[in-house]
Amino acid sequence: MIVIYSEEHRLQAGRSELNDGQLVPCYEKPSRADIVHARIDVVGLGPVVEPSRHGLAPLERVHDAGYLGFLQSAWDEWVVEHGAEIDALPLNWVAPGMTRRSVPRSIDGRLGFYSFDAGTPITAGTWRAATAAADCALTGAGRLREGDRSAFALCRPPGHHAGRAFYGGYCFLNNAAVAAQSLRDGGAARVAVLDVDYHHGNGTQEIFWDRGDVLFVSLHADPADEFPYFCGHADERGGGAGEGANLNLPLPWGTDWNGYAQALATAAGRIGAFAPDALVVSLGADTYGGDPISRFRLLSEDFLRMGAAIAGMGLPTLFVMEGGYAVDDLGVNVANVLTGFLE
Ligand code: SP5
Ligand code: ZN
Repeated sequence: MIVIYSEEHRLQAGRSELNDGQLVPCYEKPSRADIVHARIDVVGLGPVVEPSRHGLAPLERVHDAGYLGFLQSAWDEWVVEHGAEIDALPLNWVAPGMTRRSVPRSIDGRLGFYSFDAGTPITAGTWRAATAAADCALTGAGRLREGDRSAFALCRPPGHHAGRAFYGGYCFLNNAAVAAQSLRDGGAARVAVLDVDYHHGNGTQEIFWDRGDVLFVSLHADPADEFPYFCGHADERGGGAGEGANLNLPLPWGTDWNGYAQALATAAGRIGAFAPDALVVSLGADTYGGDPISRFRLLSEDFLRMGAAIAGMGLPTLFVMEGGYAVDDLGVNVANVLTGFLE
């Protein structure tokens, strides 16, 4: 399985995120991609290739142009305002009943305008790292278009929480959505996105909400209890032409492989009925029992089973790296999904 990886992920290295009332070291850190990259080598997956540059056009297919412009210049504007030693974090958001009439002029105002949490620092290298990650996903989509059965885009920073015009949840550009759209633009009539990250892929859901040509299916911790809290409920089924093309399978804290496998079978049934030409998997390994910010209980060997279940869907499949914060075991868990898929 071809693996697409860029060293530019290192350019996103935030210092801290707001968690439990304190600024704590970022969970989403460069060593995550390093350990996955190292394990890919050990198990002999590959070849590992650099992404090719795709530019802004494929990003503009799923993201708002004003949002992309903001992301591109936010760091420079922040530095003018506050100095370069501090990562940019938002501090103010709009609440229901407050209006959102125009994009604020102030950089602090715009950080809040375009975000939904205080866990996602913008740094000097955020734009370059995020575009390199999107290029990894696009390069992988290109391989599927050329006939590969599978590919793994080792993206960092992750993407599934990023919407058309918002960032958050450690995500800036929605790598999986960019790839799914590029598959559509390359001739796939229907594309399914299966999101197995522990957290609901609210950005992907938002991007494809009213689309009947892209099915979004997500298994995740119940948003009643878990981040991102405000979306991911079972009754969110898509709107307009996309009604019925969004399937959320929220699961309780403590879910182990038994409960997970049942939901995955439900997901597989829905994806099969949709009969897509390609599958994009938002692959987070934060469902692991050892994950420091999550509360599912999958074991390392369960990720082999997950890969096999995804292979059983019988579709050209692009895996796109999302979350997973038990760094020591992340390489094994992610590689297990990929080797389980190939076996
Ligand atoms: C890509 C991805 O996996 N993003 C996840 C972002 C989760 N950020 C919030 C983590 C909050 C963890 N602590 C919650 C403690 C509640 N007291
Ligand atoms: Zn996650």
